[in-house]
Amino acid sequence: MQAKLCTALCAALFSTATFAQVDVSNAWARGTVPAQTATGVFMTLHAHTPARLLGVSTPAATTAEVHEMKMEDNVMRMRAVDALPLPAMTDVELKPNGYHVMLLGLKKPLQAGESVPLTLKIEQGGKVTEKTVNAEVRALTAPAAAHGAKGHQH
Ligand SMILES: [Cu+2]
Repeated sequence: MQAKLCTALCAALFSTATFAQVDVSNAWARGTVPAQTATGVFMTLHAHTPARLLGVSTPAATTAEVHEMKMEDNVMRMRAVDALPLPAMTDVELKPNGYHVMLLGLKKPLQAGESVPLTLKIEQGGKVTEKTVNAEVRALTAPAAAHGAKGHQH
C-alpha cells in the first residue's frame, strides 16, 4: 500500500521537476548593414525528451518567427512554422537554407561581436517553459548563403 503511494507521489514530483530539458548550442545571428531590418538566427537544439519549439522573442526586434526554407518549383521559399518538433536525443540544426529564426523589425543593426538575447518558448511533456539564449552576432559575410539572397521569398 505504502509502496504504491510512493510510486504515485514520486512520479508526480518527477514530472513537475522535468522542465526545459533542451540544450542549445552554437547560437548565432547574422550581422546586418544599417538599412537592413531582418536577419536570421541559427542554433542547434537538442531535446532530452520530445519537445516542440513554439516560438521565440527578443528585445532586439519587433518580431521573431521560426521559419522553414524549402525548395519549391526551383525557388527557395520560406514560411513561418507554428511549432518546430524536437525529437528526443536528436540534434535539430537551425541553419542557413534550413530552419531558422527570423528577426523582423530590427531595432538597430547587428554588429559582429555583439550578442542578441532570445527567449525560446518550449513545450515539453505538456508543459510550456522558456529558455533564454544569447546568440553571438557574426559578420554579414559569415559562410553560407546570405539570408534574403536572390530567389529567396517570403
Ligand atoms: Cu526567414
